[in-house]
Amino acid sequence: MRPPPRIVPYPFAGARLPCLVGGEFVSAGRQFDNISPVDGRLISTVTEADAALTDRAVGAARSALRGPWGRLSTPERCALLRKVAERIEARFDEFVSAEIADTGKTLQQASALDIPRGAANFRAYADLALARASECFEMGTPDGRGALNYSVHKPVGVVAVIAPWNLPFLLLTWKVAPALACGNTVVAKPSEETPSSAALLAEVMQEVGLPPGVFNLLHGFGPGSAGEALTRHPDVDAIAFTGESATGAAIMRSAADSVKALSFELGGKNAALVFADADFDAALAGTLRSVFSNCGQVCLCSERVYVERPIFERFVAALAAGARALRIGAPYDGADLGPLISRSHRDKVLGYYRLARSEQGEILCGGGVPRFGDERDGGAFIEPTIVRGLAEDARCVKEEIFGPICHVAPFDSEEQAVHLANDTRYGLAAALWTSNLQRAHRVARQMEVGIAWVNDWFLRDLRTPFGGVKLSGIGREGGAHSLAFFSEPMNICVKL
Ligand code: NAD
Ligand code: 6OH
Repeated sequence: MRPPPRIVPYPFAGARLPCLVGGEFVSAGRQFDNISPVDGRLISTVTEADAALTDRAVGAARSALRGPWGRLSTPERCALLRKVAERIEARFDEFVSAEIADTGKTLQQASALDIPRGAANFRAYADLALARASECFEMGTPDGRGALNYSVHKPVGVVAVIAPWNLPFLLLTWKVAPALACGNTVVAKPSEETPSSAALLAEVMQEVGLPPGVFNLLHGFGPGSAGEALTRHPDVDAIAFTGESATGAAIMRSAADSVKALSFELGGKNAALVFADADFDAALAGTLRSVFSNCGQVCLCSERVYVERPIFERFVAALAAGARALRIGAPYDGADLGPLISRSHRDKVLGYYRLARSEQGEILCGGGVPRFGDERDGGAFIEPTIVRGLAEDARCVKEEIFGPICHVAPFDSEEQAVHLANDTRYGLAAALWTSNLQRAHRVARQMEVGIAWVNDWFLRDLRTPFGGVKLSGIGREGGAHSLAFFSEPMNICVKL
């Protein structure tokens, strides 16, 4: 067990965060503000990469493929990745502080989930890359001497990694680690809302002696900024992106001209199905977690909770009581829920709270903004909210909201539950709560999603496939799936 984190000051207080290009920190040019969602204060400024700096980063990444990095063996590369994990752990408290400063998430979550997972991602992919086997097929030939086919895995080349703001470090490293393990070079762009943990990662990459240009970091926005410049760049070979489905569509258009390989983890409108035979308390605690974790800002969060009729009223009453009991507060307050990422995201979520009312929903709890009477009123806090009574085609039931809100509705049969859960354009995750193992398997198999949990939520084994169907993405990450995306397999046929 790790000791509780020491609370250290935000490492970039009053500073300007640089980009990292070709092994050099660059802080010339335009900058933008990094605002705390806890109190609305300016916490740092950030160097915005323009098209010229993006081009330099891609050029540096291309050259680095031909340098010492390209000549390292897999064990040598993996040893470097392990050092990255060790340095993240050595600077753990700074990473926690940086992640919290950008997002306002709770100390508990940042120190138990976000930052440990960053280090774990580097270790996991070092292990997986080392353990990867090649295919080999012996074949017959007319002369009877035969031939041997074997595959080698080459890097794809220059990889763009574009990450969102909700689990910034976890999701950035979830792509950077396998990309590097496979021998690629990386140009990473974190969300404009969350530059700080990525800036620390750039420092760590320098500390472990990664050759210049192997890991480049660009800060900036999407359209008209570093994100678009990177995804349009003709010399980027592949893009690994996590974010909104609409952004995925825009990136696909940008990437089309140079026919880049794409891995997309996109939005969700995930269902939880609670059967009457479920362990009531476990289902209740799990559903509270799956709806409200990270203030509802996890792509896997349940925004639609369907409960079997015999326990519906009791479950909904308990869920609303649980939501009312959640403490909202600043990261170090010991609260359960921090703020949303920004005021503008809060405006969007509040828009759905209003819409739920106008769509004839009944707000069972929450529905507004908490008042603290202190500097937190300058932040982006919002109340956890539960709605019932919406029609299944209401926008609040159909569209991803990405805040601490769910709609609850009853179901009367297994078939109806399956139909309701699948009646969406998204297909990321589902959570099933039942004590009947046959049913669990039968229903899970019918879920049109990439990930289903039975009697839990967000329980992760990094070797398993992770991703979504329909609007929720293209491809899978995790284990061998990430290694496959970040590698070009090549067959060598030797006539014997
Ligand atoms: P977003 O799509 O707004 O931004 C994600 C990243 O893309 C940011 O770095 C942003 O700067 C960049 N970007 C935006 N427009 C771009 C463009 N035109 N070209 C290139 N880059 C561009 O997403 P967000 O608001 O940061 O994150 C929330 C969304 O992410 C939600 O929809 C959520 O469901 C999704 N998400 C999905 C997963 C998953 O694994 N499926 C995980 C986390 C978040
Ligand atoms: C989305 O917000 C959460 C994604 C989680 C992962 O990609 C993971 O690997 O756990």
